Amino acid sequence: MRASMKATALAHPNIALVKYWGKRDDALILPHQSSLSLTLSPMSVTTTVEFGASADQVEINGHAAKGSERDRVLRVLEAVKAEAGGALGPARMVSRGDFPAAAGLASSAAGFAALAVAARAAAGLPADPQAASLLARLGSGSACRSIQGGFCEWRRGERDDGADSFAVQRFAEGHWPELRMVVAILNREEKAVKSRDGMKLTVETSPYYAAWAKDAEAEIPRAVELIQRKDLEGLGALSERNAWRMHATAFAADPPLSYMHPSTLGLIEHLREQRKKGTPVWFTLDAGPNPVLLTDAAHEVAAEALARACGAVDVVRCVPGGDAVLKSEH
Ligand code: 2P0
Repeated sequence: MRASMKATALAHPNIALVKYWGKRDDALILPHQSSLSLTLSPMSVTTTVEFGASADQVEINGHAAKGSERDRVLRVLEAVKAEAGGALGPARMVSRGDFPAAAGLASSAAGFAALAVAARAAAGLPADPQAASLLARLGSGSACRSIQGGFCEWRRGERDDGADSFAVQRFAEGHWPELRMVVAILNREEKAVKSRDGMKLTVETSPYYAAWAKDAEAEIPRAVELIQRKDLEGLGALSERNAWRMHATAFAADPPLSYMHPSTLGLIEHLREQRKKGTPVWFTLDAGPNPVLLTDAAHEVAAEALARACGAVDVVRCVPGGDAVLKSEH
């Protein structure tokens, strides 16, 4: 048996500024286009993996995981075992997020990133961000962008086996410490169509899909340049148009897919008015009704007030987050 059969890791979620929407390979989770995100602190997921258990056990936030949730975790663990080569036996995984209760934030990206880092360490594999990103991607696409901090780009890659489809860090979290993301929770209901199903429907039925994929790919170098220059206005505008275009391709699916609520549009309109009055605040929107506001440290209080004035029941203020880290090897 190896010395390190158990390890614990912590990872943060991320929010995409150029979104991932649509797979070219559903099984390997290979995207049609590259995406670019910011890792978010202070929210995190902490995951412990121990090989050599009597049977596979998957516990998430105090409950035994079932169905596809469990299968996705076991898939990642199987991939680690295959890479490690040895007989590691069944695994016990325990994962817990510190996200505010019912905040409406997806924890899967942070969860699979923490799982990938912990599982590799527990299996005796060396720390390797690229290998961890490839592994996290097998659990959930967006998770490959949570292995490292700051701004990460998930390159779509060209290969059919996915070996070149992983995230790389473009700028560390210290590059732009004044940047702020304010999550506006307008609605806590679980969405009717999960991202995985929504993007599949969009790829298969939206006549706008090819245009979306081409445009998103072209936005990446522009976003990188704006981040390099710390151009908040430029990055805000890019984030908004990319979110609109992702949602536009989903609206055009058959049957149509809308993740927005009336309150989402209300907030977006209000943002425009506030910008005209001089508040530098922009939005991005994932596959759900809750916008994430992009602003700077000097305006995060104003951004929170704006979100609450538009009906936000909860607000989470975030700063650029760091790498997924090992907490302990036992
Ligand atoms: C993103 N989203 O780039 C986009 C924007 C949602 C909207 O990645 O099927 O949970 O596990 O690869 O990563 C959500 O989809 O999907 C997502 P799978 P995932 O953040």
